Amino acid sequence: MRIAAAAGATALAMLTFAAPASAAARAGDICMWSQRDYKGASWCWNPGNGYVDVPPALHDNVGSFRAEAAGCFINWIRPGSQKETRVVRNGDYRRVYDNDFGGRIDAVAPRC
Ligand SMILES: [Ca+2]
Repeated sequence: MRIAAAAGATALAMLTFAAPASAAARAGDICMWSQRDYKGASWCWNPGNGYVDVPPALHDNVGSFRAEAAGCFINWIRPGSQKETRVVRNGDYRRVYDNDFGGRIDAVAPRC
């Protein structure tokens, strides 16, 4: 799993994660932020990573996301057995997601 910190001159440089890489979405990634409008702590996932639990700062706490890959957002109702999912398509984005599934997300996977 990769935890991305912001690069460049954006306000995203003020992040809570200490990690390499860029918060700017690379082609093929799904990136999510802890706050609305693509701000706050950020993290990007790539389908090649397979199933990944989202980092603690984003657990049940995704304020916005941008997808340049298809994937599946997962909320575990009973961990390991019962889950609620949202299909994500390449090109999907939500500037405000904390009032929706972003407030429940636990993990990302290549498919639902
Ligand atoms: Ca959850």
